[in-house]
Amino acid sequence: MSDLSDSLAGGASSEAPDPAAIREEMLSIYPDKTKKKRAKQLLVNDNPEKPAEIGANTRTIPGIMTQRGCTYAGCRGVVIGPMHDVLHITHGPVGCSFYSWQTRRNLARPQPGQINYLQYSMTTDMLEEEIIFGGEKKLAAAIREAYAIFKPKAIAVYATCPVGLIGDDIHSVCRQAKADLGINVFGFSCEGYKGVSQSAGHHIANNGVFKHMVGLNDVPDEGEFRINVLGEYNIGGDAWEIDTLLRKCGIHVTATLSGDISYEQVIKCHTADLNVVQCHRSINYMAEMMETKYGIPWFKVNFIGATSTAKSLRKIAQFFDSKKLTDRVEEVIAQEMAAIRPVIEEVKARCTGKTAALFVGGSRAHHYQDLFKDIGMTTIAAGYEFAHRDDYEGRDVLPKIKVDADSRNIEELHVDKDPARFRPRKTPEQNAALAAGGFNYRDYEGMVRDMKKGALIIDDISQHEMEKLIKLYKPDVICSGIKEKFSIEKSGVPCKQLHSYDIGGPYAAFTGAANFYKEIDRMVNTKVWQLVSPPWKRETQVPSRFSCNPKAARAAVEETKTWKAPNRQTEEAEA
Ligand code: CFM
Repeated sequence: MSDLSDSLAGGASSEAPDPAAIREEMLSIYPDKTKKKRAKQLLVNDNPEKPAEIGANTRTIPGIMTQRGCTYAGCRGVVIGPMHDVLHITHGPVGCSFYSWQTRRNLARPQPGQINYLQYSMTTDMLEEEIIFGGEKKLAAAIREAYAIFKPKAIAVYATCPVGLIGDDIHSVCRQAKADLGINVFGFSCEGYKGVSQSAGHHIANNGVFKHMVGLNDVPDEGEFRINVLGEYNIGGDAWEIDTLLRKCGIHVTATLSGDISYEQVIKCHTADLNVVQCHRSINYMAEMMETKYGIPWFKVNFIGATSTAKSLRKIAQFFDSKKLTDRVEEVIAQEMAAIRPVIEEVKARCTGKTAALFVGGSRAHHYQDLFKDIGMTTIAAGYEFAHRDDYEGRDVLPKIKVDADSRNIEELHVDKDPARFRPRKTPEQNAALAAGGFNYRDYEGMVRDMKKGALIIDDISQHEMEKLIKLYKPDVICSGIKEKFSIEKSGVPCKQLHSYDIGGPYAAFTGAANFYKEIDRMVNTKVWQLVSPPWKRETQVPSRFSCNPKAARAAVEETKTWKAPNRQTEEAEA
């Protein structure tokens, strides 16, 4: 597939949709103020090499149906939640804890003797009384009770919205409990409203893990080539695939932050010699802080897709500069590629020319494009829910990102070199030699550079824009989340959930990639979707043009008065 137009029109470029016109149509429904804001978040990729500035990490306009989650979700659910023997207590009404209970498929397989607390949902269950008179006593009692039953090594406490509103001081309760119980107890002020999305929760979580856990045990693991994999959460078993692959190459993983990880692994992760970063969005803060304090360098990898996995392994080998490791890595890549090549060829024959659109989180909308590329599919539109400009445009824009009131709300830790434990992993000469060989640290070029000219880039996509996208582009598959899945499928397009993977996975490393290719092949080549008639193809519809524009809203209300329910039987008979 040489360019986007070919792929969109199945070779007949004259029929290719015009992305600029589609963008205009998506925006046309909005009132002026909303349109102005959405226009900055909805771009056509006119020049992939020089990405345009995108309006990312800003507040969602009230009334727009968005995919986003809250700060509590990003902290408790995403970054720290997968630590399976840390006991997690949600301080808040029962719903926050209940609805974050095992909804993310961050799997864990604890060692014998370790308890998997991820199976439990622990909460202080704040009621009206605590909202009025304060919940600190109830929190202190909950920590004592949890300790008495489970005797964990560490307890983490998470604040929900009402805790911030009434001003409970969870940190002093935690400090007191730590002194009384003699275990590590710490809190996170990750109230849901703290930021514009779950991204704020990632930052708060990184700060807390760095302050309260990293660096508590200086005894390194045995094994050569010790690394941490940062930003890998073991959804559907991905971290296990990556770990197995790295082990085959002779690379030792001290800690995967945070996928199937124990407290003991977190507290000694500063003893590793390299951090490789899978999800830049959720954990770049940790990578930076560990480099400043302990001297551990980091770079970005991607273990999603066969080609990118091979590239990532080679970069790790290049960093360690050992012939033994390089030879072993090449041997493993050759074996894995030999095994996966027939799968790629078979699937590619059926998938080449098909199109995908991805709207997920803060990194997968980019990473999974590599899997589609491997099997000849083109990504015609993509966007993140909550990523920042650097995830779209590359880290070189970092100095230009304006810090607004919402970002200022999140603490930036001041980190210094640890006088005793800072240890540069490479000499200046070694770094110079690496640089001469084209090696980059701290690099992330972002999603836009990897996308075709003419693709649509949509930040924090709305339900309305998604519907337009389906109607005008009819992609062969959309990767998204549970909130959009069924409305997408009702429009006749298969939806692969890329947060939880539905019931599928793993998709990481070579073996995982093969799973993904086969699943996408099944999804885009089944005939079942042709039987679905999307809402806009039916004659009568529920009017859905409610708007902030009073005139349009009045017209829509008038329309409801004359609306009649569609007669499905007649429609089906006619079809
Ligand atoms: Fe990173 Fe994630 Fe993602 Fe993320 Fe997430 Fe997730 Fe995600 Mo759902 S940490 S940014 S906050 S890769 S839970 S494992 S799938 S939105 S794209």
